[in-house]
Amino acid sequence: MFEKILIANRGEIALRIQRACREMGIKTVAVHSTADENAMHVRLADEAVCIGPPAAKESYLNAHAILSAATITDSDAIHPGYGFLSENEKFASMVEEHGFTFIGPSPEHIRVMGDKITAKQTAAEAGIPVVPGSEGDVSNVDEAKKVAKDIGYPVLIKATAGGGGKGMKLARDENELESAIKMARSEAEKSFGNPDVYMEKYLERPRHIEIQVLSDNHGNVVHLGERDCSLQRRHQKLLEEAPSPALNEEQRQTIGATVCDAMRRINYRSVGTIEFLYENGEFFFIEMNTRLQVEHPVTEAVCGIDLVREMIRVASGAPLGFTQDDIRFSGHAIECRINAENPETFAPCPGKIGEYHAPGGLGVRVDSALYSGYSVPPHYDSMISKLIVHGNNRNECLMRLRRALAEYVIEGLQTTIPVHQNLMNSPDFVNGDYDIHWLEKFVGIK
Ligand code: MV4
Repeated sequence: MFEKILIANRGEIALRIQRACREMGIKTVAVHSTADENAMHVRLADEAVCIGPPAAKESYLNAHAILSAATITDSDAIHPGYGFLSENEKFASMVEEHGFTFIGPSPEHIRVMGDKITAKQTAAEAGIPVVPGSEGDVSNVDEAKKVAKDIGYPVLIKATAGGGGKGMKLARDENELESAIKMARSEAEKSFGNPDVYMEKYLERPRHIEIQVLSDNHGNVVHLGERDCSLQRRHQKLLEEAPSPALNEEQRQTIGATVCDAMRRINYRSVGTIEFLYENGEFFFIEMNTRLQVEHPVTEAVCGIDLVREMIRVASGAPLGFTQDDIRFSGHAIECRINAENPETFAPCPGKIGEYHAPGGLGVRVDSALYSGYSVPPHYDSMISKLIVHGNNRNECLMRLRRALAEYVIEGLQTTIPVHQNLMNSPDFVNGDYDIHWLEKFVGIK
Protein backbone atom coordinates (compact mmCIF):
# COMPACT_ATOMS: atom_id res chain seq x y z
CA MET A 1 0.00 0.00 0.00
CA PHE A 2 1.04 3.60 -0.58
CA GLU A 3 2.66 5.48 2.29
CA LYS A 4 1.97 8.97 0.96
CA ILE A 5 -0.50 10.33 -1.56
CA LEU A 6 -0.43 13.75 -3.18
CA ILE A 7 -3.93 15.10 -3.79
CA ALA A 8 -3.93 17.25 -6.92
CA ASN A 9 -7.11 19.12 -6.15
CA ARG A 10 -8.78 21.55 -3.73
CA GLY A 11 -12.01 22.14 -1.82
CA GLU A 12 -14.36 19.45 -0.63
CA ILE A 13 -12.95 16.70 -2.85
CA ALA A 14 -9.42 17.22 -1.52
CA LEU A 15 -10.83 16.77 2.01
CA ARG A 16 -12.85 13.74 0.91
CA ILE A 17 -9.69 12.06 -0.39
CA GLN A 18 -7.69 13.05 2.71
CA ARG A 19 -10.34 11.38 4.88
CA ALA A 20 -10.01 8.09 3.01
CA CYS A 21 -6.21 8.29 3.22
CA ARG A 22 -6.24 8.98 6.96
CA GLU A 23 -8.49 6.00 7.63
CA MET A 24 -6.08 3.84 5.62
CA GLY A 25 -3.01 5.13 7.48
CA ILE A 26 -1.70 6.95 4.40
CA LYS A 27 -0.03 10.36 4.70
CA THR A 28 -1.38 13.18 2.56
CA VAL A 29 0.22 16.03 0.63
CA ALA A 30 -1.92 19.00 -0.32
CA VAL A 31 -1.05 21.28 -3.22
CA HIS A 32 -2.50 24.76 -3.40
CA SER A 33 -2.46 28.06 -5.23
CA THR A 34 -1.60 31.31 -3.47
CA ALA A 35 -5.38 32.00 -3.30
CA ASP A 36 -5.83 28.83 -1.21
CA GLU A 37 -3.19 29.42 1.47
CA ASN A 38 -5.88 29.38 4.17
CA ALA A 39 -8.00 26.64 2.62
CA MET A 40 -9.18 23.72 4.74
CA HIS A 41 -7.50 21.15 2.49
CA VAL A 42 -4.16 22.82 3.21
CA ARG A 43 -4.76 23.03 6.96
CA LEU A 44 -5.76 19.38 7.32
CA ALA A 45 -3.06 17.79 5.15
CA ASP A 46 0.13 16.33 6.61
CA GLU A 47 2.18 18.47 4.22
CA ALA A 48 1.34 21.25 1.79
CA VAL A 49 3.13 22.66 -1.23
CA CYS A 50 2.29 25.93 -2.97
CA ILE A 51 2.23 25.26 -6.72
CA GLY A 52 1.46 28.65 -8.22
CA PRO A 53 -0.74 31.74 -8.55
CA PRO A 54 -4.56 31.74 -8.28
CA ALA A 55 -5.34 31.05 -11.95
CA ALA A 56 -6.00 27.30 -12.25
CA LYS A 57 -3.95 27.15 -15.45
CA GLU A 58 -0.86 28.12 -13.46
CA SER A 59 -1.56 25.99 -10.37
CA TYR A 60 -4.09 23.14 -10.27
CA LEU A 61 -3.64 22.55 -14.00
CA ASN A 62 0.15 22.93 -13.88
CA ALA A 63 1.34 19.34 -14.35
CA HIS A 64 5.03 20.19 -13.93
CA ALA A 65 4.47 22.04 -10.66
CA ILE A 66 2.39 19.14 -9.31
CA LEU A 67 5.00 16.55 -10.32
CA SER A 68 7.71 18.66 -8.67
CA ALA A 69 5.62 18.76 -5.50
CA ALA A 70 5.25 14.96 -5.64
CA THR A 71 9.02 14.59 -6.06
CA ILE A 72 10.09 16.88 -3.22
CA THR A 73 7.57 15.32 -0.81
CA ASP A 74 8.54 11.79 -1.85
CA SER A 75 4.91 10.88 -2.60
CA ASP A 76 4.04 7.43 -3.95
CA ALA A 77 0.86 8.24 -5.82
CA ILE A 78 -1.27 11.11 -7.08
CA HIS A 79 -5.04 11.33 -6.75
CA PRO A 80 -6.49 13.87 -9.22
CA GLY A 81 -10.03 14.17 -7.75
CA TYR A 82 -12.52 15.46 -10.34
CA GLY A 83 -12.17 18.32 -12.82
CA PHE A 84 -8.70 19.87 -13.30
CA LEU A 85 -6.29 17.11 -14.51
CA SER A 86 -8.49 14.12 -13.63
CA GLU A 87 -9.29 13.19 -17.24
CA ASN A 88 -6.08 14.40 -18.83
CA GLU A 89 -4.40 11.49 -20.60
CA LYS A 90 -1.11 13.36 -20.86
CA PHE A 91 -1.03 14.07 -17.13
CA ALA A 92 -1.82 10.45 -16.24
CA SER A 93 1.09 9.31 -18.47
CA MET A 94 3.45 11.90 -17.02
CA VAL A 95 2.59 10.75 -13.49
CA GLU A 96 3.49 7.18 -14.39
CA GLU A 97 6.64 8.22 -16.32
CA HIS A 98 7.86 10.03 -13.22
CA GLY A 99 7.51 6.83 -11.22
CA PHE A 100 4.32 7.70 -9.32
CA THR A 101 1.04 5.82 -9.44
CA PHE A 102 -1.90 7.62 -11.01
CA ILE A 103 -4.94 6.83 -8.87
CA GLY A 104 -7.40 6.32 -11.68
CA PRO A 105 -7.72 4.45 -14.95
CA SER A 106 -4.93 3.92 -17.49
CA PRO A 107 -4.00 6.84 -19.76
CA GLU A 108 -5.24 4.72 -22.66
CA HIS A 109 -8.74 4.39 -21.19
CA ILE A 110 -8.81 8.12 -20.48
CA ARG A 111 -7.87 8.77 -24.12
CA VAL A 112 -10.43 6.36 -25.59
CA MET A 113 -13.31 7.76 -23.50
CA GLY A 114 -12.16 11.38 -23.90
CA ASP A 115 -12.87 11.29 -27.62
CA LYS A 116 -16.65 10.89 -27.75
CA ILE A 117 -16.75 9.13 -31.15
CA THR A 118 -14.16 6.57 -30.05
CA ALA A 119 -15.95 6.20 -26.72
CA LYS A 120 -19.25 5.45 -28.41
CA GLN A 121 -17.67 2.98 -30.83
CA THR A 122 -15.86 1.26 -27.96
CA ALA A 123 -19.04 1.06 -25.88
CA ALA A 124 -21.06 -0.32 -28.81
CA GLU A 125 -18.42 -2.97 -29.60
CA ALA A 126 -18.40 -3.97 -25.95
CA GLY A 127 -22.16 -4.59 -26.04
CA ILE A 128 -23.53 -1.39 -24.52
CA PRO A 129 -26.65 0.04 -26.23
CA VAL A 130 -25.87 3.43 -27.82
CA VAL A 131 -28.00 6.23 -29.29
CA PRO A 132 -28.66 5.54 -33.01
CA GLY A 133 -26.48 7.82 -35.14
CA SER A 134 -23.51 8.22 -37.46
CA GLU A 135 -20.66 5.74 -37.20
CA GLY A 136 -18.06 8.47 -36.91
CA ASP A 137 -17.37 12.02 -38.01
CA VAL A 138 -20.00 13.70 -40.24
CA SER A 139 -18.14 16.31 -42.28
CA ASN A 140 -19.84 15.36 -45.54
CA VAL A 141 -23.30 16.95 -45.55
CA ASP A 142 -24.73 14.60 -48.21
CA GLU A 143 -23.69 11.54 -46.24
CA ALA A 144 -25.07 13.13 -43.08
CA LYS A 145 -28.43 13.61 -44.83
CA LYS A 146 -28.55 9.90 -45.62
CA VAL A 147 -27.81 8.92 -42.02
CA ALA A 148 -30.37 11.43 -40.71
CA LYS A 149 -33.04 10.10 -43.05
CA ASP A 150 -32.24 6.60 -41.79
CA ILE A 151 -32.46 7.36 -38.09
CA GLY A 152 -35.17 10.03 -38.46
CA TYR A 153 -35.26 13.69 -37.41
CA PRO A 154 -34.68 15.51 -35.12
CA VAL A 155 -30.94 14.85 -34.92
CA LEU A 156 -28.29 16.30 -32.64
CA ILE A 157 -24.78 17.21 -33.83
CA LYS A 158 -22.13 16.77 -31.13
CA ALA A 159 -18.40 17.55 -31.00
CA THR A 160 -16.21 14.48 -30.53
CA ALA A 161 -13.86 16.55 -28.35
CA GLY A 162 -16.83 18.00 -26.46
CA GLY A 163 -18.91 16.27 -23.87
CA GLY A 164 -20.91 17.88 -21.14
CA GLY A 165 -23.11 19.56 -23.74
CA LYS A 166 -20.57 21.98 -25.23
CA GLY A 167 -20.99 22.59 -28.96
CA MET A 168 -24.21 20.64 -29.53
CA LYS A 169 -26.53 21.69 -32.37
CA LEU A 170 -30.07 20.47 -33.03
CA ALA A 171 -31.48 19.92 -36.52
CA ARG A 172 -35.26 19.41 -36.56
CA ASP A 173 -35.37 18.67 -40.31
CA GLU A 174 -33.17 18.36 -43.42
CA ASN A 175 -33.26 22.14 -44.01
CA GLU A 176 -31.52 22.72 -40.68
CA LEU A 177 -28.89 20.00 -41.07
CA GLU A 178 -26.21 21.71 -43.15
CA SER A 179 -26.04 24.84 -40.97
CA ALA A 180 -26.15 22.73 -37.77
CA ILE A 181 -23.14 20.74 -38.95
CA LYS A 182 -21.25 23.85 -40.08
CA MET A 183 -21.92 25.69 -36.82
CA ALA A 184 -21.05 22.68 -34.70
CA ARG A 185 -17.79 22.16 -36.62
CA SER A 186 -16.67 25.76 -36.34
CA GLU A 187 -17.56 25.91 -32.62
CA ALA A 188 -15.74 22.62 -32.01
CA GLU A 189 -12.67 23.89 -33.86
CA LYS A 190 -12.72 27.13 -31.86
CA SER A 191 -13.35 25.54 -28.46
CA PHE A 192 -11.38 22.30 -28.69
CA GLY A 193 -9.07 22.64 -31.71
CA ASN A 194 -10.81 19.59 -33.20
CA PRO A 195 -13.66 20.16 -35.69
CA ASP A 196 -14.90 16.55 -35.79
CA VAL A 197 -18.61 16.16 -35.07
CA TYR A 198 -20.97 13.21 -35.00
CA MET A 199 -24.72 12.82 -35.28
CA GLU A 200 -27.29 11.22 -33.03
CA LYS A 201 -31.02 10.75 -33.00
CA TYR A 202 -32.30 13.49 -30.65
CA LEU A 203 -34.17 12.07 -27.69
CA GLU A 204 -36.88 14.56 -26.71
CA ARG A 205 -37.56 13.85 -23.02
CA PRO A 206 -35.03 11.44 -21.56
CA ARG A 207 -33.72 11.11 -18.03
CA HIS A 208 -29.98 11.17 -17.38
CA ILE A 209 -29.10 7.96 -15.55
CA GLU A 210 -25.52 6.90 -14.92
CA ILE A 211 -24.09 3.59 -13.72
CA GLN A 212 -21.18 3.50 -11.27
CA VAL A 213 -18.58 0.81 -11.84
CA LEU A 214 -15.51 -0.26 -9.91
CA SER A 215 -12.87 -2.68 -11.09
CA ASP A 216 -9.41 -3.90 -10.19
CA ASN A 217 -6.29 -5.15 -12.00
CA HIS A 218 -7.38 -8.77 -11.64
CA GLY A 219 -10.45 -8.85 -13.87
CA ASN A 220 -12.97 -8.19 -11.11
CA VAL A 221 -15.71 -5.73 -12.03
CA VAL A 222 -18.76 -4.67 -10.03
CA HIS A 223 -21.47 -2.10 -10.56
CA LEU A 224 -22.82 -0.02 -7.71
CA GLY A 225 -26.17 0.79 -9.21
CA GLU A 226 -27.31 4.02 -10.81
CA ARG A 227 -27.67 7.69 -10.03
CA ASP A 228 -30.40 9.81 -11.55
CA CYS A 229 -28.78 13.10 -12.56
CA SER A 230 -31.60 14.55 -14.64
CA LEU A 231 -31.87 17.71 -12.54
CA GLN A 232 -29.44 19.99 -14.35
CA ARG A 233 -29.35 23.63 -15.33
CA ARG A 234 -27.12 24.59 -18.25
CA HIS A 235 -25.39 21.21 -17.96
CA GLN A 236 -24.63 21.84 -14.28
CA LYS A 237 -26.12 19.22 -12.00
CA LEU A 238 -28.07 20.59 -9.02
CA LEU A 239 -29.18 17.40 -7.33
CA GLU A 240 -28.55 13.69 -7.80
CA GLU A 241 -30.32 10.68 -6.34
CA ALA A 242 -29.98 6.94 -6.01
CA PRO A 243 -31.84 4.82 -6.83
CA SER A 244 -33.53 6.47 -9.82
CA PRO A 245 -37.27 6.90 -9.25
CA ALA A 246 -37.69 5.58 -12.81
CA LEU A 247 -36.05 2.15 -12.49
CA ASN A 248 -37.07 -1.16 -10.98
CA GLU A 249 -34.74 -3.83 -9.59
CA GLU A 250 -34.79 -5.93 -12.76
CA GLN A 251 -33.82 -2.98 -14.98
CA ARG A 252 -31.03 -2.11 -12.53
CA GLN A 253 -29.60 -5.63 -12.61
CA THR A 254 -29.86 -5.87 -16.41
CA ILE A 255 -28.11 -2.59 -17.24
CA GLY A 256 -25.59 -3.20 -14.44
CA ALA A 257 -24.68 -6.62 -15.83
CA THR A 258 -24.36 -5.21 -19.37
CA VAL A 259 -22.03 -2.48 -18.18
CA CYS A 260 -19.91 -4.90 -16.10
CA ASP A 261 -19.49 -7.22 -19.10
CA ALA A 262 -18.37 -4.27 -21.21
CA MET A 263 -15.87 -3.04 -18.61
CA ARG A 264 -14.45 -6.56 -18.35
CA ARG A 265 -14.07 -6.70 -22.14
CA ILE A 266 -12.20 -3.41 -22.33
CA ASN A 267 -10.10 -4.22 -19.25
CA TYR A 268 -11.17 -1.07 -17.44
CA ARG A 269 -9.57 -0.39 -14.05
CA SER A 270 -10.61 2.00 -11.25
CA VAL A 271 -13.92 3.80 -10.73
CA GLY A 272 -15.88 4.85 -13.78
CA THR A 273 -19.31 6.12 -14.71
CA ILE A 274 -21.25 5.15 -17.79
CA GLU A 275 -23.75 7.86 -18.71
CA PHE A 276 -27.03 6.97 -20.35
CA LEU A 277 -30.08 8.74 -21.62
CA TYR A 278 -33.11 6.75 -20.52
CA GLU A 279 -36.40 7.05 -22.37
CA ASN A 280 -39.45 4.75 -22.60
CA GLY A 281 -37.73 1.96 -20.70
CA GLU A 282 -34.59 1.97 -22.89
CA PHE A 283 -30.99 2.92 -22.10
CA PHE A 284 -28.78 4.71 -24.62
CA PHE A 285 -25.07 5.26 -23.88
CA ILE A 286 -23.86 8.82 -24.39
CA GLU A 287 -20.49 9.15 -22.61
CA MET A 288 -18.20 7.56 -20.05
CA ASN A 289 -16.49 9.48 -17.23
CA THR A 290 -13.13 8.02 -16.28
CA ARG A 291 -12.93 9.76 -12.91
CA LEU A 292 -14.38 9.90 -9.41
CA GLN A 293 -17.52 12.03 -9.74
CA VAL A 294 -18.87 14.86 -7.63
CA GLU A 295 -22.00 12.82 -6.90
CA HIS A 296 -20.23 9.61 -5.78
CA PRO A 297 -21.51 10.00 -2.17
CA VAL A 298 -25.10 9.07 -3.10
CA THR A 299 -23.78 5.72 -4.29
CA GLU A 300 -21.70 5.35 -1.13
CA ALA A 301 -24.81 6.06 0.94
CA VAL A 302 -26.94 3.34 -0.68
CA CYS A 303 -24.12 0.74 -0.97
CA GLY A 304 -22.14 1.41 2.20
CA ILE A 305 -18.92 1.28 0.17
CA ASP A 306 -16.15 3.91 0.38
CA LEU A 307 -15.44 4.53 -3.30
CA VAL A 308 -12.29 6.56 -2.69
CA ARG A 309 -10.83 3.88 -0.44
CA GLU A 310 -11.54 1.24 -3.10
CA MET A 311 -10.09 3.46 -5.81
CA ILE A 312 -6.86 3.77 -3.80
CA ARG A 313 -6.79 0.04 -3.04
CA VAL A 314 -7.16 -1.05 -6.67
CA ALA A 315 -4.59 1.51 -7.81
CA SER A 316 -2.10 -0.09 -5.41
CA GLY A 317 -2.75 -3.45 -7.10
CA ALA A 318 -5.01 -4.94 -4.43
CA PRO A 319 -7.97 -7.02 -5.62
CA LEU A 320 -11.53 -5.93 -4.83
CA GLY A 321 -12.49 -7.28 -1.42
CA PHE A 322 -16.07 -8.10 -2.48
CA THR A 323 -18.10 -9.46 -5.38
CA GLN A 324 -21.32 -8.28 -7.00
CA ASP A 325 -23.29 -10.64 -4.76
CA ASP A 326 -21.87 -8.95 -1.66
CA ILE A 327 -23.26 -5.56 -2.71
CA ARG A 328 -26.63 -4.70 -1.17
CA PHE A 329 -28.52 -1.55 -2.03
CA SER A 330 -30.23 -0.01 0.94
CA GLY A 331 -32.69 2.87 1.09
CA HIS A 332 -32.53 6.13 -0.79
CA ALA A 333 -29.96 8.94 -0.99
CA ILE A 334 -30.08 12.47 -2.41
CA GLU A 335 -27.23 14.94 -2.84
CA CYS A 336 -27.86 18.70 -3.03
CA ARG A 337 -25.03 20.67 -4.57
CA ILE A 338 -24.81 23.98 -2.75
CA ASN A 339 -23.17 26.77 -4.72
CA ALA A 340 -22.04 30.26 -3.77
CA GLU A 341 -24.50 31.77 -6.24
CA ASN A 342 -27.45 34.11 -6.32
CA PRO A 343 -30.43 31.71 -5.92
CA GLU A 344 -32.45 33.58 -8.55
CA THR A 345 -29.89 34.33 -11.26
CA PHE A 346 -27.30 31.67 -10.42
CA ALA A 347 -24.59 34.32 -10.80
CA PRO A 348 -21.51 33.31 -8.76
CA CYS A 349 -21.09 35.33 -5.55
CA PRO A 350 -17.83 34.54 -3.79
CA GLY A 351 -17.20 36.22 -0.44
CA LYS A 352 -16.38 35.70 3.20
CA ILE A 353 -18.30 33.19 5.30
CA GLY A 354 -19.72 34.61 8.53
CA GLU A 355 -21.59 32.26 10.85
CA TYR A 356 -21.43 28.65 9.72
CA HIS A 357 -23.45 25.73 11.01
CA ALA A 358 -23.63 22.43 9.12
CA PRO A 359 -26.57 20.08 9.68
CA GLY A 360 -26.01 16.65 11.23
CA GLY A 361 -27.89 13.74 12.69
CA LEU A 362 -28.72 10.29 11.41
CA GLY A 363 -28.36 9.90 7.66
CA VAL A 364 -26.91 13.37 7.09
CA ARG A 365 -23.49 13.93 5.51
CA VAL A 366 -21.93 17.25 4.57
CA ASP A 367 -18.91 17.22 2.25
CA SER A 368 -17.50 20.73 2.33
CA ALA A 369 -14.29 22.62 2.97
CA LEU A 370 -16.10 25.64 4.43
CA TYR A 371 -15.51 27.14 7.86
CA SER A 372 -16.56 30.34 9.59
CA GLY A 373 -14.24 33.15 8.49
CA TYR A 374 -13.20 31.43 5.27
CA SER A 375 -13.19 33.50 2.09
CA VAL A 376 -14.53 31.68 -0.96
CA PRO A 377 -12.11 32.71 -3.72
CA PRO A 378 -13.52 33.90 -7.06
CA HIS A 379 -11.08 31.86 -9.16
CA TYR A 380 -12.68 28.42 -9.04
CA ASP A 381 -15.96 26.52 -9.26
CA SER A 382 -18.80 27.96 -7.18
CA MET A 383 -19.77 24.66 -5.52
CA ILE A 384 -19.02 25.11 -1.80
CA SER A 385 -20.80 22.17 -0.21
CA LYS A 386 -22.60 18.92 -0.86
CA LEU A 387 -25.41 17.87 1.46
CA ILE A 388 -26.01 14.14 1.17
CA VAL A 389 -28.98 12.62 2.96
CA HIS A 390 -29.90 8.96 3.31
CA GLY A 391 -33.24 7.47 4.38
CA ASN A 392 -34.85 4.03 4.40
CA ASN A 393 -37.00 5.08 1.46
CA ARG A 394 -37.39 8.13 -0.78
CA ASN A 395 -40.04 9.74 1.40
CA GLU A 396 -37.95 9.44 4.55
CA CYS A 397 -35.00 10.83 2.60
CA LEU A 398 -37.06 13.85 1.48
CA MET A 399 -38.34 14.56 5.01
CA ARG A 400 -34.79 14.39 6.34
CA LEU A 401 -33.45 16.54 3.51
CA ARG A 402 -36.03 19.27 4.23
CA ARG A 403 -34.98 19.17 7.87
CA ALA A 404 -31.25 19.29 7.05
CA LEU A 405 -31.65 22.16 4.56
CA ALA A 406 -33.54 24.17 7.19
CA GLU A 407 -30.73 23.57 9.69
CA TYR A 408 -27.92 24.64 7.36
CA VAL A 409 -26.61 28.13 8.16
CA ILE A 410 -24.13 29.74 5.76
CA GLU A 411 -23.93 33.47 6.40
CA GLY A 412 -21.98 36.15 4.54
CA LEU A 413 -22.75 35.09 1.00
CA GLN A 414 -25.65 33.92 -1.12
CA THR A 415 -26.12 30.22 -1.71
CA THR A 416 -28.44 27.95 -3.68
CA ILE A 417 -29.95 26.45 -0.51
CA PRO A 418 -33.28 28.27 -1.21
CA VAL A 419 -33.42 26.66 -4.67
CA HIS A 420 -33.22 23.22 -3.06
CA GLN A 421 -35.86 24.18 -0.52
CA ASN A 422 -38.24 25.18 -3.32
CA LEU A 423 -37.47 21.96 -5.13
CA MET A 424 -38.42 19.91 -2.04
CA ASN A 425 -41.92 21.41 -2.19
CA SER A 426 -42.50 20.74 -5.87
CA PRO A 427 -45.10 17.96 -6.46
CA ASP A 428 -43.29 16.80 -9.63
CA PHE A 429 -40.02 16.43 -7.78
CA VAL A 430 -41.66 14.78 -4.80
CA ASN A 431 -43.27 12.29 -7.19
CA GLY A 432 -39.97 11.66 -9.00
CA ASP A 433 -41.67 12.89 -12.14
CA TYR A 434 -38.97 14.79 -14.02
CA ASP A 435 -36.69 14.59 -17.08
CA ILE A 436 -33.55 16.47 -18.21
CA HIS A 437 -35.57 19.56 -19.21
CA TRP A 438 -37.76 19.79 -16.11
CA LEU A 439 -35.44 21.83 -13.85
CA GLU A 440 -34.87 24.68 -16.29
CA LYS A 441 -38.64 25.11 -16.56
CA PHE A 442 -38.96 24.95 -12.76
CA VAL A 443 -36.34 27.61 -11.99
CA GLY A 444 -37.38 29.71 -15.00
CA ILE A 445 -35.31 30.74 -18.02
CA LYS A 446 -32.85 33.38 -16.85
C1 MV4 B 1 -28.43 14.22 -25.97
C2 MV4 B 1 -29.71 14.71 -25.71
C3 MV4 B 1 -30.74 14.22 -26.50
N1 MV4 B 1 -30.49 13.31 -27.47
N2 MV4 B 1 -28.22 13.31 -26.93
C4 MV4 B 1 -26.11 17.12 -22.98
C5 MV4 B 1 -24.83 16.91 -22.27
C6 MV4 B 1 -24.17 15.77 -22.94
N3 MV4 B 1 -23.52 14.94 -21.97
C7 MV4 B 1 -25.24 15.06 -23.66
N4 MV4 B 1 -26.38 15.91 -23.66
C8 MV4 B 1 -27.51 15.56 -24.28
N5 MV4 B 1 -27.36 14.62 -25.25
C9 MV4 B 1 -29.24 12.88 -27.67
N6 MV4 B 1 -29.01 11.99 -28.62
C10 MV4 B 1 -29.89 15.65 -24.71
C11 MV4 B 1 -28.78 16.09 -23.98
C12 MV4 B 1 -29.06 17.03 -22.92
C13 MV4 B 1 -28.88 16.68 -21.58
C14 MV4 B 1 -28.39 15.43 -21.20
C15 MV4 B 1 -28.21 15.10 -19.89
C16 MV4 B 1 -28.58 16.00 -18.90
C17 MV4 B 1 -29.05 17.24 -19.23
C18 MV4 B 1 -29.22 17.60 -20.57
C19 MV4 B 1 -29.71 18.85 -20.91
C20 MV4 B 1 -29.87 19.18 -22.23
C21 MV4 B 1 -29.53 18.29 -23.24
